[in-house]
Amino acid sequence: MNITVRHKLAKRLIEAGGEALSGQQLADEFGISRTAVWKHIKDLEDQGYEIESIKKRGYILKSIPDTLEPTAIQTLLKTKRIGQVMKYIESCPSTQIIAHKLAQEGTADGTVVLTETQTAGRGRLARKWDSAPQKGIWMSIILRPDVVPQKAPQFTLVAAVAVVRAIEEVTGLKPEIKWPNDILINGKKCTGILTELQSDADGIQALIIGIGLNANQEVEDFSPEIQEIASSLKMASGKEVNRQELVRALLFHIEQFTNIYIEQGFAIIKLMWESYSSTIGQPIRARMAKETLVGIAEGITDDGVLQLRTADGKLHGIYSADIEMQN
Ligand code: BTX
Repeated sequence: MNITVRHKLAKRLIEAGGEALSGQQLADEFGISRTAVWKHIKDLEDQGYEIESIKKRGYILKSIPDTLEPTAIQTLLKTKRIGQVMKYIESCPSTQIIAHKLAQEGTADGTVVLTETQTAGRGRLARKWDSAPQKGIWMSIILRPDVVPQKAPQFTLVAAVAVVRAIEEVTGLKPEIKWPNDILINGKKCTGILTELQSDADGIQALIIGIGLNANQEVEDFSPEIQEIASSLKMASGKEVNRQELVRALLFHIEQFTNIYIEQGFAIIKLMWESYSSTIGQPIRARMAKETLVGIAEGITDDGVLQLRTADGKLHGIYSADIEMQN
């Protein structure tokens, strides 16, 4: 089956806004037979689209499935690169594992891996990532930027800014970024970002940006140990979020901000990151493996290193720490 015709058909049905489209009209538009139209309609139904077929009038779209399956996402997607290739799996251990494998096999820049649930979702430093079925966005994006491996951490910051913009746009909520890369709403974590790298002597082969975004969980959907610290967009806004719309907005903004970063450098991204940050300008306590420092978070360097000024006036570069706000 030709996937592009199916996408076009889905888009056409969505745009018809509940009006019937006849099989003949669709066949003429797409240059295929009426039987082929009917087969595509059956495929869409198999994917969970509810389509009424009325004799002599045609097909009416009644509802689209609440899944992250590519037809539903790509139909109204506004990107040029990111998400043009998509891999969807109903359940998997981790989208990062699949993305690494696809990257090694040479998949295109901008390939996206999406799933409904992860059985071994991972955070940074081998931490676990809670990925409740059909409640969130569990996604990995493969990028192949022409930059030196030292610049990889900046992509995490680019992604964080893009996630904040997407959440603002779709929900009206005002998330904040907590250094290094937690996205918080009302002080609770609603998104985590994990950037991994495949590189060799020639430079970056692939960057795998993993995004875990809590969309429609209720508190009991989180495992007990994170119920106090985690939140979802639905918990914060009181409204169910359309996950498909959110994925489209995420991919759109990630494409926009990676373009800005590659064409204009890091300065604009850094300013935006700092403006969204709940850490910068604040008194904080930074717990590191060997010491704890208290001071004012002044900003980040171009490598994403946190600049902390202690009471004795010294400026410290913090590479890895747990941050607590002091007020
Ligand atoms: P992180 O190390 O900053 O955060 C992990 C910590 O966050 C955990 O130790 C736990 O305390 C808390 N946590 C776990 N799950 C959740 C959750 N759903 N909501 C809020 N807090 C939670 C952040 O790591 C990076 C996470 C990336 C996840 C994506 S999902 C798609 C891709 N595949 C994959 O396996 N990981 C990435």
